[in-house]
Amino acid sequence: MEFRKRPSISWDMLGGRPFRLWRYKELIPIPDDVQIISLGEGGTPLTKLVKSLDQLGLREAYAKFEGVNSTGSFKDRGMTVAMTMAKYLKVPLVACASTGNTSASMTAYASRAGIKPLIVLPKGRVARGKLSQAILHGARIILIEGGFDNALRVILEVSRRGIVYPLNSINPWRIEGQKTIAYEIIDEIGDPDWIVVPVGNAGNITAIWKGLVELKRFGLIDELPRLAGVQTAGAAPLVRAFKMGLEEPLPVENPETIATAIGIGRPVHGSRALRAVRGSKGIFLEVSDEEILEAQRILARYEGLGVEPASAASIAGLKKLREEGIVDRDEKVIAIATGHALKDPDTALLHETTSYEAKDIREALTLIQRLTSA
Ligand code: AN7
Repeated sequence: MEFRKRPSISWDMLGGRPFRLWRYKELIPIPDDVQIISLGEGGTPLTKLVKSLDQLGLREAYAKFEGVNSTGSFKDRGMTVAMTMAKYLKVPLVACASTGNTSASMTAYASRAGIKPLIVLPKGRVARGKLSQAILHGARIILIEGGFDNALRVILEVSRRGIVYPLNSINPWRIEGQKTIAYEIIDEIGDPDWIVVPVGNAGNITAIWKGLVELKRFGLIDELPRLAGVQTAGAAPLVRAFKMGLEEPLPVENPETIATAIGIGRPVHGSRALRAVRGSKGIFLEVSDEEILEAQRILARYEGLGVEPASAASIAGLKKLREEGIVDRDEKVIAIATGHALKDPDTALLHETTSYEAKDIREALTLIQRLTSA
């Protein structure tokens, strides 16, 4: 297949318009006769950073803004492929454990497919935007104590017993859809020097590496970019393993971070991710909650990009990689902005602002006059 040419598949499945991600259908190993379950995912903007470059110490950097996928996160890429296969396999019930985004995505796609969704969430640790999506799309929800890792154990057990079809990233179709981020980046700007990815369960970074390796094998790129996986100080099982030269993640009990999306102590794809990052001559690093909030503010106020805390981790990581001299000023860098700011309104509201109250029009006008006459 020629990479830039659209494959000849029928576009009549989403109101007659082409699917963005599904332009790569020939590179996704699913049967030809599937009915594609899509909400128009992929084809997200690769936004060139402009006003924040000085603060980041770079000349050329981009944010791949996955927040504009249909449910507001990168999870829709894997979900469209996995739900397409769930429908093809005629499963009656799909399920996942989630820090929020996977469940928001799965419930929407389940509705589209007409399959019943069941989700297990860590109680008190899912951002409100994500929880509201699952409620809106109509899921049976189990809130469990003990964090995401406990929720996933439940899903693995009910899957093993054949009660549900799992749509966590242990499902290989999720990875097949997810890898298309790499295709889009290479398609759009050729090969970058670095791709910086926030890491929780490590499905995304593993999938991106798979996509890159495939492109190299097809002869579509010469050099493989280096991968930087970013975790938070309170949930860094892969950073710890990477530093110690281990091949398995070093589990973290009770992970705590403002970036609840990546508050994961036992990443399922941990060993694959360690191999991927080492294979790319890359690095795992951690950032603090404060650094995440600062990066979120930089993206929002200098670039107009509203991202959730886990996504800001990639920019915080990038800033640190530059400060430590690991990334060079002249290197071309992509940061994956995995989810939209609206996912976590409570964290957005923590940012400093200036607001006043007026009880009527007159008072508002007087106030504005006073504020603007200085
Ligand atoms: C915004 O939704 O794990 O390393 O259950 O929501 O592939 O896990 C979310 C993860 C990064 C980390 N950014 O991706 C879930 C879930 C955002 C996320 C990640 C997540 P992985």
